[in-house]
Amino acid sequence: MVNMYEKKKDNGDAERAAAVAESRIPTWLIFVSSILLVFLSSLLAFLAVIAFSAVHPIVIRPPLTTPNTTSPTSTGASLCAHPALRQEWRVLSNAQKLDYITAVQCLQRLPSISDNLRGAKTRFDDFQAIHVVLSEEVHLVGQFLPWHRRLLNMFEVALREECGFQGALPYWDWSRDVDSGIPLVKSPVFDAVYGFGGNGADIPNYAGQFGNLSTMASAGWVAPGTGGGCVVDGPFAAYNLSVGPGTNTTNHCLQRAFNDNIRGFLSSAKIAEVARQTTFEAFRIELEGAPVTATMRLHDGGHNAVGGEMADRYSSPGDPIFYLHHAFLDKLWWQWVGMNFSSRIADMSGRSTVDPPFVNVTLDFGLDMMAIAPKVTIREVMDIRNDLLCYIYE
Ligand SMILES: *[C@@H]1O[C@H](CO)[C@@H](O)[C@H](O)[C@H]1NC(C)=O
Ligand SMILES: *[C@@H]1O[C@H](CO)[C@@H](O)[C@H](O)[C@H]1NC(C)=O
Ligand SMILES: *[C@@H]1O[C@H](CO)[C@@H](O)[C@H](O)[C@H]1NC(C)=O
Ligand SMILES: *[C@@H]1O[C@H](CO)[C@@H](O)[C@H](O)[C@H]1NC(C)=O
Ligand SMILES: *[C@@H]1O[C@H](CO)[C@@H](O)[C@H](O)[C@H]1NC(C)=O
Ligand SMILES: *[C@@H]1O[C@H](CO)[C@@H](O)[C@H](O)[C@H]1NC(C)=O
Ligand SMILES: [Cu+2]
Repeated sequence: MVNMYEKKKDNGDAERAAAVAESRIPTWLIFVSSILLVFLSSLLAFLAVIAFSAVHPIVIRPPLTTPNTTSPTSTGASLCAHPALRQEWRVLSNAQKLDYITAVQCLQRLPSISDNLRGAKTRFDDFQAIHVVLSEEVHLVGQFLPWHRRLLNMFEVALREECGFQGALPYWDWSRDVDSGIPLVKSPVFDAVYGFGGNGADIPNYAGQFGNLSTMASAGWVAPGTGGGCVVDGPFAAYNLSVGPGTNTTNHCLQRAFNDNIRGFLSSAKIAEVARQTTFEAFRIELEGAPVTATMRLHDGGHNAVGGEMADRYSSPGDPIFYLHHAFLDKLWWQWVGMNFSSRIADMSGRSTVDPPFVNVTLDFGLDMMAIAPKVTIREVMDIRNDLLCYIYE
């Protein structure tokens, strides 16, 4: 990986060297060579642009495939002209993978705008912090999927507007790893160079972020995985978190504890079971998982399979893989809507809070993003192709 600070330092040295050289050369020569230099560097820049576009062809957006059964007004907004194409991590080119990782690392350098919410120091921490604060309000309830859709949307916008990222948020389809029989550690998303780094360092008898999972075996839980310590390789091994673990604000490393015993919950057959549900409420519960369901499902299965910070219901966005996991869940919801678009584009339900008194969540329910973004209604995030969200999935 290229270290941006080292690059800046090299430029500084070059400038200083040029300044020293300048003082011994006649002015007319500097003038003539400056003009020549400007000409040559423009030519070089032009050639670089040509070469870049040859190597990175502009992605042609496929036509929208959602059935033509609804008018855009059904969600109260028009469709955007150029939706971003969210793709699976392993279909990205190495250059695209590095672009994404570099942009996330950029957010990890930019200062927090949330007034140090929950210990947040950087823009990356901001998103983790609102998840900590609102965790009780956005899980195991009707707004679970819409709220996380909005969180990912704001993360994607920040990558673009604050870090110059030109791509779209990628997703991680773990069923591809599970179906092909490879262990988690071999998944392309955990590559040390073109991925998010691998497992945490091995802590003997690691019992999991929330105690010993195997003690819940009667409910279908499984034995803890391996690792449990700090991630030792990849682009995020050096970034210590300020938010978490849990609701604490302790300077700590990113931890993982890969658990291959959980892979059975993440197969394409399990996805098909969830997709069979006919109401949004049933779909959301079957996708989200325990403790409403007796055993793990896609959402908690993905979190617990990675383990460590990802297994922490409050501070899980501290692991950058969180965004790829949730983008895949978001894709599954959008695909489910597409299976009966005209009715499901407006299908919203579920309790608004875990404990009574609660109301039923409707399209008018507001999604709180605290300091990060203005409140929008669930209605405004139902169609991912609208002006507010403006993306599609491959
Ligand atoms: C899709 O909708 C448009 C506008 O309502 C209509 O003109 C067009 O014929 C429809 N296409 C199909 C394939 O139904
Ligand atoms: C977890 O629980 C199981 C079953 O009760 C037990 O055999 C095992 O030693 C426990 N592991 C740890 C690390 O506590
Ligand atoms: C977080 O802090 C609470 C007390 O405020 C403590 O009980 C808990 O063990 C801490 N959790 C972690 C993971 O450090
Ligand atoms: C990062 O956190 C770990 C504990 O998780 C600690 O041992 C290490 O010293 C911290 N590194 C920095 C640079 O603060
Ligand atoms: C689509 O949903 C409507 C309303 O729930 C239902 O009447 C219809 O049978 C569904 N169509 C399909 C193909 O499932
Ligand atoms: C929420 O919806 C359920 C099922 O449709 C219904 O039984 C319940 O009375 C509703 N609760 C409120 C507070 O409206
Ligand atoms: Cu969450």
